[in-house]
Amino acid sequence: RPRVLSGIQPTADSFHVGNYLGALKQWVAMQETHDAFYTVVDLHAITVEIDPAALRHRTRVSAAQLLALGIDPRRSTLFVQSQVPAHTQLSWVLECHTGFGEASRMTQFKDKSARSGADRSSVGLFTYPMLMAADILAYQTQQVPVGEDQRQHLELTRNLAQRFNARYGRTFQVPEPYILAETAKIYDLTEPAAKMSKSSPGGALDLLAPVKQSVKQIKSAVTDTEREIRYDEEHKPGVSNLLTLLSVLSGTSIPDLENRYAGKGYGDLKGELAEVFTDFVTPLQQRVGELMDDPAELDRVLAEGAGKARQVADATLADVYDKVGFLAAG
Ligand code: AQP
Repeated sequence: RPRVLSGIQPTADSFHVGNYLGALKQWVAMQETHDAFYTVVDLHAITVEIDPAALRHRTRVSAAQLLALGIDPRRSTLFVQSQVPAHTQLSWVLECHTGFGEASRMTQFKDKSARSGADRSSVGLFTYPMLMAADILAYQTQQVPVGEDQRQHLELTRNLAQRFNARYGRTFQVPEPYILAETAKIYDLTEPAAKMSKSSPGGALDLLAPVKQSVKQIKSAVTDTEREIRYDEEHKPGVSNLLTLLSVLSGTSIPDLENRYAGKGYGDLKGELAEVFTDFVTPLQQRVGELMDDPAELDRVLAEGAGKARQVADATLADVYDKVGFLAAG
């Protein structure tokens, strides 16, 4: 079975529907066909300031959401990144093979550091893509299901794998991004030109938010001054985004939805989306609540996953250390 790895940051109290449709839905589906490794990337989360108690809670609630969404720890390896030291060890070696200019071109760093001021950004935010490359390459990963925003980091990962292989002999599998066109970028409900993001909570539809609040957000989502319900990303980004959400959450194609809503208003579309979203999150929230009631069991599942992950990642690290000329520890 082909190997798949993907990660998600525990940087919020809830994932949003963009995380789900862009990545997590594919994570669940790929368990059937792939040897899957899924990780809550807490090392990435400290690249920006985060309170320790919040990080601990968010790591657990992230894992609980993944389990509630259908990640099955008997079939997939689910673990927390900081519990597998090979990620940081490999990332140092990769950093030493990355050009400073090459790393400086990463648009996520440019965007995020522009928000807080470049001088106040951590060095970790700058080296984030090389840690992400280590996450992926440590597992000889073939496919990485992510949203469009991660495409550039995936390209860097591929370049690093190819560069390392060319210099030292075949060491890494060169991974492919797995990005589904229709859900690669879910947009903010209040600002349909921007990507839905954990850091813009007003327009992000959170999976664990009180249902009443989400219904309100959907009903006040920004649309346009026309009346027609039609998919047109360029001229009708808000309506197109709502159509995408309803299409994927209800399993109905966009042309079918356009037909069904011919002659109807935006209120009808929002009403149905609110219903479908409510039906999706209600059992999910209940399951997350149950899992969070037993944090010791959650920690046990994660520790078991980390044990399995270490076996694979340590083997890659040992090969890399040997290839670059480090002495074996014995
Ligand atoms: N709007 C989105 N549409 C589609 N996919 C998305 N992803 C994130 N936002 C969208 C995908 O979700 C996965 C996990 O992302 P992450 O943990 O790296 O979170 P992020 O990108 O930091 O999420 P945010 O919400 O965008 O947070 P901030 O505000 O910190 O930038 C990834 O596969 C990502 O592609």
